[in-house]
Parts: sequence; structure tokens; C-alpha cells
Amino acid sequence: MSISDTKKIVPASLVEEILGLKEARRAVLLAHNYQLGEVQDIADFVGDSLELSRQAAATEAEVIVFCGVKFMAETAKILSPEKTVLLPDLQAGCPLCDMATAEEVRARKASLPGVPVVSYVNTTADVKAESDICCTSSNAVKVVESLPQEEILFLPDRNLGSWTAEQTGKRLIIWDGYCITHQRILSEHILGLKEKYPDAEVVVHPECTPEVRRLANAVRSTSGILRYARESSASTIIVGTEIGILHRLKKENPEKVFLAPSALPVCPNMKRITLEKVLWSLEEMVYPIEIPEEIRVPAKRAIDRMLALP
Ligand code: CIZ
Repeated sequence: MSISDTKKIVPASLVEEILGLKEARRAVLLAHNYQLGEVQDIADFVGDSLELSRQAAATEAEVIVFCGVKFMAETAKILSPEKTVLLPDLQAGCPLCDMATAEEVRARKASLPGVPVVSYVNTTADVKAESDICCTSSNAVKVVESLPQEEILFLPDRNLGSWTAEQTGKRLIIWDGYCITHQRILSEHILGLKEKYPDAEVVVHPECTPEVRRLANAVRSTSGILRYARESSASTIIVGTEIGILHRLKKENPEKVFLAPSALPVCPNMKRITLEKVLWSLEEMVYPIEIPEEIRVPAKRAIDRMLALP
């Protein structure tokens, strides 16, 4: 099935109002690769969470409007406490994040003395504060390889965990969390498309199940998928991740065909951010993210260790 972006008609006045207010507020708009196409189109920067974290840390803007989900806005605030970080919809959460609480992580750490904790950025700030180092899907392998220990507690995504264990050969103790959106991508979807398009290549996200990953030519983060699409000579590519990425893929590679495995991998939380909410966010300066210093400081240490890796 080919999913084409439903082209929403965006009133020019709405875009103008956002851009005018953005300037008046000295704000920058950061958007994740899974955001609605019209939100990506007005953003100053579109990327994965590692790229957006780096942008948040480097920007000279006073206000960051984070078009993504809450843990991403929290990461921006952890890195830039002096800036105002706004999330246009506070309900834009992440069920995967909620699968590991700080209390559970503390209990697990107590039973594993000396075992370092690597946490995926898809965690709450207080879970990051319990972690030795963070990782994203684009650098999980590098982060795990950077640690001298062979045994590592990896959380919260079991699929990214099993993929990282396969790639590094280390003994990962893997949390049992998963992304509900990537879990909806099934091997039969990929096999069905491969039957119809035998020359198509398959690139999937490491949050996909091992069965799906085994059918892929490559397993990549969203930024890795974008790079793969640019570099591949295939004219048709089956993409196993949240369908928001198709917007950038098509924009950057108009001569290629990108196929989503089904209409199911849509993250309802990412789609909560609309242009109307971005405008409202800038008008009312809502919703500011606040993180207590006793959580922010240790959480920043775990993120900084990741950012310090080459
Ligand atoms: O790291 C991110 O931004 C996520 C959640 C996915 C990806 O691969 O970019």
C-alpha cells in the first residue's frame, strides 16, 4: 500500500501569524521527523531527537517551541534550562516512556550492582537521572560499545535493545517496553509488499520487532533512513517506521517511490501537534516545560555523556 501524505490546505494567514509571532518572541521551531507535514514545513529545523537535542543546545533563540512529544521537549529543557521550552500540547506523551518509571529503574539497579544503565532518550527526565548514559536509535550501538562493561541494563525498548545486543555482542539485560506504533508493523505487511514490488528495498527502524528486522535490507534510525534513501540506487523503498517520515523522504527524493507497510504505524501523540496549536503556543506561551534541578542535573550528565561521543 502506498501512503501519500494527505495534503492539508494550510491557510497562508496561519503560517504568516506563526512566523511573525516566532520572530517577535525570538523563538525557534524544532520539529521531529514524525510530525505532520505542514508542521515540518514551517519548522526551522527537522530531525531526529539527537539532532534536535544538539540544535536545542546550540540555539541562540530565547524560546524553543518543540514540535514532538514530551520527552523530547524535556530533553531540550534539560540541555537549555535558561531557555523557555514550550510543548504545544501537554498530552503529547509517549507510551514507551511510561513503561519505565524511576522507581522501577531504582529497584532494578539495586538488584544489579555494578551494572551500568543505558537509557534510550524515550524516557522521562527522572529515568534519565537514574541512568549512566543515554542513547538514541542512531547511536545506541556506539553508546553500548563505549562502555567497558560487558553486562548492561538497557531500557526501555526491548526491540532496540535486542538489535543493539545483536550488533555489539554484549550481554544486555533488556527492559520489556515497546513502541505501540512500531509494534503494529508486521512481517506479513512487508512480505505482501515484497511480493508486489520484488525489486523494492526494505529499511526499517530498530524499534520494529526482530521478525520485521530480519526482512530488511537495513535497520536505521529516522536520520539513517533519510540517508539510506538518498544513497540507495533502488527506485522503490519500503519504509518500516512512523509514517510522518514519508513527508521528508518524498520531499528530498521526488524521483523515488516510498511505501509504508500499512496505514497503521501512525503515532497519535506526534499527530497532536497541529499548526493551530503551534500558534496558540506562541500566543499564550504554553506549555512551558519545567524540570526540578535535582532531576535536571543528573539527567543532563547522562545526556552529556552521549553527546560527548564522537
Ligand atoms: O531518536 C528519535 O528521534 C526517535 C524516537 C526515532 C528516530 O529514530 O529518530
